[in-house]
Amino acid sequence: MYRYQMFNHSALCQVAIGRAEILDVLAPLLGADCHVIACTSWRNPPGEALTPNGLQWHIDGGPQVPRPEATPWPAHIAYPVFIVGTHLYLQDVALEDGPTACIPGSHRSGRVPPLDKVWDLDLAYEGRHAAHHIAKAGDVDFRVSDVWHRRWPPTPQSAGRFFLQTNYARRDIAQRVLPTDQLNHTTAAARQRAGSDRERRLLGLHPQGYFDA
Ligand SMILES: O=C(O)CCC(=O)C(=O)O
Ligand SMILES: [Fe+2]
Repeated sequence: MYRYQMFNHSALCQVAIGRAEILDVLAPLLGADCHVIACTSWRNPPGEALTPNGLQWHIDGGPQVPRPEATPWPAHIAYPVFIVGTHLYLQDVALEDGPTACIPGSHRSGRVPPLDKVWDLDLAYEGRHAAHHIAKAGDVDFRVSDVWHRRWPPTPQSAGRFFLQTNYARRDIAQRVLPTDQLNHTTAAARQRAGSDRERRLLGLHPQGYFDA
């Protein structure tokens, strides 16, 4: 379902992810020097057989500012944003197709979604329920990495989904376009000296994670 490093495969994708309509939204949140950390095309097949429940509620990264439950964020401080994922839709997405759904405001919780409710379609945060990203081909949606989100369950009538997912991040956040065994900062000698998993991770040789190709 996934094809990684799309800007390397496609000049058109490279142009699309740099469109001013997208970057103008991102710059105030992530800085004018923000960069793409992952660029992956998704093709969900029609129907619901493969993922009848969609995906569970989760966050992609963070919470970057973790907090105990019921610790409100001070209203006078802008909420820091580190990573924003976009979907550029190549085909329409209706409710029956199993759209992306987000719980508005949940990124401000400083929490992961409650573990006993990860499949609960009624999940709410501060009284707000799922917002479904119903889209037309050509639309782009945005979500911060720490918002509670999921794929809504597709129906048997689902036409599938086809979109380009690009994750943009502050310059401080490492790119993960290529896996670390293909692109890293180590010499062969340094890798040789790194005997344990911890020593390899310390040099940046991480196992594949969510954003990583
Ligand atoms: O499939 C979706 O709509 C959600 C995708 C998602 O949560 C992700 O890529 O992290
Ligand atoms: Fe996600």
